[in-house]
Amino acid sequence: MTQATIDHQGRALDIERVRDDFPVLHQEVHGAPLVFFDNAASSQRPSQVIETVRRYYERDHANVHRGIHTLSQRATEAYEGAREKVRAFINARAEKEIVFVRGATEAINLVANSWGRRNLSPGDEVIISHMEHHSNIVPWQMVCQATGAKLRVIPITDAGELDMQAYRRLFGKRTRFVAVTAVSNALGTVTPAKELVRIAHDHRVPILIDGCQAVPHMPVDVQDLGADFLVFSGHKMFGPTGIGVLYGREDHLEAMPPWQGGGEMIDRVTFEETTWADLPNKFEAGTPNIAGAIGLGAAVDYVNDIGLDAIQAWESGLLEHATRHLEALPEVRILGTAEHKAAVISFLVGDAHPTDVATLLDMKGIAVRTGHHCAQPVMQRFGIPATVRASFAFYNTPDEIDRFVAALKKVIPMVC
Ligand code: C6P
Repeated sequence: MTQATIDHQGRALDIERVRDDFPVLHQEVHGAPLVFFDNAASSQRPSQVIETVRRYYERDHANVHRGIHTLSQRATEAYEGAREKVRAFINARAEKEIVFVRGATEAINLVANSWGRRNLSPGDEVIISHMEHHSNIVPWQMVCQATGAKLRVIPITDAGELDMQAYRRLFGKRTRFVAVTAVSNALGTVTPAKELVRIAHDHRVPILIDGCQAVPHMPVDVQDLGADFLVFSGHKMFGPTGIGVLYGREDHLEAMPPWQGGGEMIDRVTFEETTWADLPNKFEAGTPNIAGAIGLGAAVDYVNDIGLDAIQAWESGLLEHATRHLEALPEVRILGTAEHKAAVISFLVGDAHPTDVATLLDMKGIAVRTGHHCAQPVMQRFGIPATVRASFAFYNTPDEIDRFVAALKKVIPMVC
């Protein structure tokens, strides 16, 4: 892997051009050039996304689906155009299968509340895994409390992989739903999502895949994956905050009741009765995040332009480079050593508190996350309260990793 380009199936990632697209990367923090390795929490936006949102506000903003005037029509066209871009991006069959929400968290809450409250009864079971983000635990826990259903948890191995034998054994007569992540945000593990779906469907159980850490980094085709639901957030895929996507298979979404009531999600309202709008509006109550959706559409265009194959190849090069250098440091212990990993490295430095390590790295311009990463059960599994986490995007470089490792070598004697 060279600093300038990478070739993958004939496509090249021109790293200098890519970095020029991200204004935020070109700054100093505490007198050092910024190295942004907190992409799993939220990634950065290219000028193309920023400009699209700015142009929308400068020229086209009005409410959508409500006005016959020109600006409302322009806004509606751009908003629905973004839905089509997202549909094509994940290869959903129809635009009505794409529901715009605030983010992955809201998407999971929507499914848990709408599908869960309608379909779960006392004694029913919902399977999740030990490596889920709180967003894919707590909504299920809440709906289980409300309905009398129970959570069953797929254990994980010391390497941070799902125990697939245990997963198979968890299915029983009362299993009603499965919700599992495609990539662990805390460990970087890429789970065998297609296999998880196949096994769930063998038992005639619907499955939701949390694609938050997958969709921005690797090709995801919902028809090939076969999942009933897929969720992801715009802000992790170089789009705005406050926008995310729930993909749901049409037959499921048709059968599900609305979650929130209000404008736009209705067909006819009287004081006696209300009937619902068609999909996807049934699930989009109130004025949506119009600029967010349009910005997400621009992010989809941007990612398509670079190519997810090239992005994945570049990021796996970064992961391999960083892992090799961190493994060479005796004080560093990496958590999450799965065979298939996304570009996320969680680690500890001796007995040092992760916050101390991250604070000292920040003083050298390097942004990493510390804490439990909203995945406390993962921390409990490994008997630790927190880790330092470096997570990469396609605009990061091997040179930045070298600077990170050099900085860490200076930090180690200060904390160990
Ligand atoms: N993980 C992280 O630093 P929202 O907040 O709704 O955009 O995404 C929630 C979410 C759901 N699933 C996974 C796998 C995630 O990683 C996240 C967000 C961030 O790891 C913020 S806690």
